[in-house]
Amino acid sequence: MASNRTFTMIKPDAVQNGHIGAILDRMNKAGFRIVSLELTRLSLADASEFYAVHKERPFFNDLVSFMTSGPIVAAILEKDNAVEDFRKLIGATDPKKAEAGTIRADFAESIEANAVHGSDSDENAMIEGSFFFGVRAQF
Ligand code: FUP
Repeated sequence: MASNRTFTMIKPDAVQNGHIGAILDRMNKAGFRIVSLELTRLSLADASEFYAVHKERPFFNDLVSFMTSGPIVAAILEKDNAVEDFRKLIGATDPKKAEAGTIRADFAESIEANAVHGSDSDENAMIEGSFFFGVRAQF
């Protein structure tokens, strides 16, 4: 996957609250093209692997349990400067600290149920996109 791509998930809170369409619309209006898209549900093993970097953190078990609590939407998005621009579009991890007009400010419930994921580097975008979509991530 090229460095003009990022990986996102619409998390279980936002799916449950009926925000899939509104959030995808925000992404499109901000100039991101959807390259791959799938509604799916993470297994415990998937969520533990995806968040393995946080496995020693006190919130890890709650995070894995939240991320497996319902369906998510996984997507690969394309735009110039995708990773950085997408992090700006979604806002800070804690919605209370997220700038007005960002996706997390408008849709997230809490630091855990924070509506969306966005890769934090080109390397992680490639790892995360491949984790979900495998070779299909090349399209
Ligand atoms: P982000 O890159 O903004 O998604 O944030 P992090 O990589 O720091 O955290 C990953 C996920 O862990 C967050 F989306 C939500 C969860 N988290 C908590 O539940 N509690 C915390 O104190 C920090 C993060």
